[in-house]
Amino acid sequence: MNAGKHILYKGEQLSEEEVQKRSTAFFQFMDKRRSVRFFSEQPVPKVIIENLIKTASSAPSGAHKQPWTFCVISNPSVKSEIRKAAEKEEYLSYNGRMSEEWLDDLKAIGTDWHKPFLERAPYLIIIFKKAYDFNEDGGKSKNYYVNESVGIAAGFLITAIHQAGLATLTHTPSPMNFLEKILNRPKNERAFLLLPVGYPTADATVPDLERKDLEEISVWFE
Ligand code: IYR
Repeated sequence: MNAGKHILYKGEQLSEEEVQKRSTAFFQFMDKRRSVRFFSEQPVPKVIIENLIKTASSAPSGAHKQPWTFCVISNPSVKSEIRKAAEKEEYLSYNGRMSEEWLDDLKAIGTDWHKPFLERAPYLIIIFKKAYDFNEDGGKSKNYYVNESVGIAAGFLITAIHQAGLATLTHTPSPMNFLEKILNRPKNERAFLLLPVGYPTADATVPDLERKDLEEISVWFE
């Protein structure tokens, strides 16, 4: 094999009992995560957001290309501009672009075209996927499995936000290309996901939903 330099992986060597304990505790912790739409205006120090993004960027990616850019918005006038543009698209979506079945499926969630969290949350993190990159001489270099890679990084980010004690939701205004314009992104970047980040309000509510049982989501070949 024509491999690059490899180094020793310093993985932890834990007892089976410890691994079992950890996996249970982590499931119970992650099971408490919810998409939250009500944010407090309590400020979040920048260093916390930096740590969250570094965690997201530790995700695996096709050929280790890390085909993502995280745009971090705390500037109130940029947040307002994003809210205005998102609500314009969402109004059209909720009033004609989305099917009756779709609108019906969203009733339990209770969403509509109003998106106050886009201004209230102290930070908006917008993940852009890079269809390709530019090399030093301005030529194009290929990225691989871009959707899978950026989706995994988004999962890492959501997990890190929850672990830090903050709240978020995955907002996907459709179409999202207004974000590329407002944030002046290069032509190899497409908006992938928008995550408002902050502390939840003390009286934040979430829909009363249940998760599928293990039996419904898994098939075992033993
Ligand atoms: N993007 C819209 C609609 C929406 C779609 C799905 I699927 C959701 O799970 C929730 C909302 C919005 O953000 O309101």
